[in-house]
Amino acid sequence: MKLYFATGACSLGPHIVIREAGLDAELDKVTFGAERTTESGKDFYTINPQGAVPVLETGNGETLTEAQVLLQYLASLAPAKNLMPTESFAKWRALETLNFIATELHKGASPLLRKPNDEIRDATHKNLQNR
Ligand SMILES: N[C@@H](CCC(=O)N[C@@H](CS)C(=O)NCC(=O)O)C(=O)O
Repeated sequence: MKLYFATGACSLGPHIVIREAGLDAELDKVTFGAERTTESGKDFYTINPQGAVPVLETGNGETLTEAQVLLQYLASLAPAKNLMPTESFAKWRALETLNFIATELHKGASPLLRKPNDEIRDATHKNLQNR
């Protein structure tokens, strides 16, 4: 299993779950620049055409993207650790929280990473305060 990650990015979530679950995973750091290369020397666009982390190579020939899916997949590999509720209403509450983080917080904050003008920055802050 291998996790492609970047410093200061949302790939930190799956990285934490790998550690908490006690899973054995290789890490490959992606550097964001004009080109996206991995520490192991790959063109990251050949791994994920979107150029975004996190990406998980599962070790059984499959590749997964989308941080919240990776979190659930990784948690499912270590059920004894109880990292993700799988039964009762707690499961739906956890899914609600993961979706909120992905859509409202993560993507809600994304405009701030793109050097926004004052109008966009203020609107983004206002929206995030509500969330
Ligand atoms: N929908 C994806 C988005 C992943 C994403 O936006 N990752 C950011 C880092 S937090 C990234 O790699 N951005 C680089 C880019 O989009 O060019 C997910 O939830 O995993």
